[in-house]
Amino acid sequence: MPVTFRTENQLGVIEFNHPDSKVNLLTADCLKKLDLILEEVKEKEDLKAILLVSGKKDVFIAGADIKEIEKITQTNEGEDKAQAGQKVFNKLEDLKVPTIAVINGVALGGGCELALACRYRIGTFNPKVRIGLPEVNLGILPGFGGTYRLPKTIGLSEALKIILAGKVISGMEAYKIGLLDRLFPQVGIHEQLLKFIDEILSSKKTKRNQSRKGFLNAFLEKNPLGRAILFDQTRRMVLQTTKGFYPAPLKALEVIKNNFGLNRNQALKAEAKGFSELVIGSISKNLVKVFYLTEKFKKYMPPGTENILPKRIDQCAVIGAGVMGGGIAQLLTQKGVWVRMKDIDYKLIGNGLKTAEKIYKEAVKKRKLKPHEVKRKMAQITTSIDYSGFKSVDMVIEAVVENLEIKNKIFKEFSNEVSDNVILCTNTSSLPVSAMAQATRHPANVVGFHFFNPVHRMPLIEVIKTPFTSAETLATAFQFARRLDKTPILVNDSAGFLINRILLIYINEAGRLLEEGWKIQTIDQIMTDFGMPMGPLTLSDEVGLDVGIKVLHILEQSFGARFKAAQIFERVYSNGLLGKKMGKGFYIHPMESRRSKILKRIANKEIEKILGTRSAQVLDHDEARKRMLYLMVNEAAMCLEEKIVEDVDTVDLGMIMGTGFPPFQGGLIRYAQEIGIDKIIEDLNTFQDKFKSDRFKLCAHLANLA
Ligand code: 3H9
Repeated sequence: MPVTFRTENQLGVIEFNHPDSKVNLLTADCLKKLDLILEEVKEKEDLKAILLVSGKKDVFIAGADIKEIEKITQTNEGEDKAQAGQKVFNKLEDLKVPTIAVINGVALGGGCELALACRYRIGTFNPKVRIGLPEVNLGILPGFGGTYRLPKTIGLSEALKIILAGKVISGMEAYKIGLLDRLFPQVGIHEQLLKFIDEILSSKKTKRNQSRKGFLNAFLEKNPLGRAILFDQTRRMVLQTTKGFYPAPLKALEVIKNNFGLNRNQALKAEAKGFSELVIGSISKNLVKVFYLTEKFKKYMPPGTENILPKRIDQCAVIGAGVMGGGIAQLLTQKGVWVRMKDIDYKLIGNGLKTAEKIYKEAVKKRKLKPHEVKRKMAQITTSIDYSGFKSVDMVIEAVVENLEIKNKIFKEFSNEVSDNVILCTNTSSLPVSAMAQATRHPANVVGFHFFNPVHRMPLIEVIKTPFTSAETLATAFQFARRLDKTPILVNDSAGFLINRILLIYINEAGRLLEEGWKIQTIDQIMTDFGMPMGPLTLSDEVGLDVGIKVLHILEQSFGARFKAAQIFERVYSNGLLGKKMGKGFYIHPMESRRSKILKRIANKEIEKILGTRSAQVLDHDEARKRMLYLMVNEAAMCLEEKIVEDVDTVDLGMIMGTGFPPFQGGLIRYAQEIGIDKIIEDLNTFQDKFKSDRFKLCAHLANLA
């Protein structure tokens, strides 16, 4: 039974304990059972209080069942779904006897909404307590009364912050904003609860002081002008963050705004309607798919490694103190790993340390860390210009310049300096890992461990397997990536691996469009309008044209002419316009904007000069977008055909996490499937005829993706 009722000395206990599941869910069945229990409870007059508890470790309730939500295709089904839950929660709210939700783990979505319908909410000091309404991340809004009850409980402005951002907060944060009435230690909680119930019953302490909502909240709630300002500012902020691609936060805002001051029935009706409109949309369906993808890759282990015990990594050597090396050292120390940073001179090492420190300072500015913690973390990085200290490390991560000769030499050198069972990683973004493996004494210990720039922000790591990589090495790489809070994907050793190979064919096409007469900003805007976080030419500036050109050459060597760098890239590169790091590339990056977060995008006029006169063409935005996107789809199909990755899920998740491919599109292949693979094939054939170029040549495997 997902939910049961019992009495213990005049206390009613409603316990959620979903059979055969790690989490409790408010499935349709569970809600029906809860409804019956509440009917029974209504009749019991001798109960002092009712506790709502979970029988699961670290989980109160993880919300409504996403599998049920996913199946909704009609608005009336959506409204019914929401109203079914709302009805039960109203019954809970209307009980005369005090109700107390005891939250000793995650209380998300419907789980949080259930707690809000209780008169009191008690959290514990269990660090696993996380409370919030993450519905907008699934493209929907809270449908079990969350948009109505949360603002009433914690005030409008705090509630908007949580609902519109899909924010999940800790127990302590929830207590601070009044979402929890008390926080108790886990040990002895029963006695604490009994004491609390006595206090309630003797009316000594009932609700927490509402002044905790703060003066501003109280002012806004009572003042129509203040509210209008708050709603207006919030709307603008939402539009800025979502760029208009995600309808759920806007719809939630609209519901909360229109519901202000309405009675419960009216407000819940509007909420159910808002929920139903969102839940049937393709954006919600795509975001649910992304949820499943994330869940899958949270646990995925490469075949053959499932029963292998990974090695423990406490100390790591990082070779190369460039931007990547510095970023990696920062991430490692942040996660408690000691780092030995090596480069060829102390000036370079100084730069690596500065990179790490800069990232830490940002965290201090955002109040995520205290200055003394940064000092402690930075002290976990020791430095060296030789291989001293390498004997005691558990893992080496090489992050030197992208040059195979140099990398092979370094691998050969350090493999003689480390113990036999050390994991040897390269952060190469495109070079053959197998070659580096063969340069060492222990090829089985070698694996690619490809971070994305900026290391502290990008959630993906490509774990590159060579024919020599042992199952233990692979298992350790996967587990270690997760310890760094990254999502690892398995990629077989091949030039550019998965992400850079797909990305470079796209960026290169942007170069060709530029040569054909398109403007820099227009090309970029076509792709940001599609939902990419930045356009291909802005991305090229971010990565650095020197890096891009190098990878294109490597890809051309391996895969032939379709990766031949667009002439404009070669010429811009030879003019030294490398991008952001030089202050100039396709755009001008003045020192000011290089430091600030907001990029002032002024196109670099020198590019026009380099391009010279271009023939004026009739420019078709639709065609330009398709060329850039469909080449990526075709390349992804080749990666699948060549078994570079196992399945389309790896492509979709990899593209979202590694390139920021818009999650609301569901991933590259899902997007292609939604457009229709047949249509894409037709367009690629048309482009091949029109441009007389083999770069549009179809991959035979593409048709299989339909
Ligand atoms: C909602 O509530 C809407 C309402 O407002 C009203 C609508 C009308 N549904 O991740 P784990 C599965 S929307 C279905 O490994 P963890 C999960 O897929 C919901 N399944 O554990 C996995 O399955 P499997 C709002 C769910 O400790 C298994 O449970 N809630 C759901 O690493 C174990 O999970 C959310 O968005 C669900 N709601 O993390 C919360 N939740 O074993 C989504 C979990 O087959 N969930 N499963 O792979 C999470 O964030 C994490 O799962 C959680 C646990 C933090 C709870």
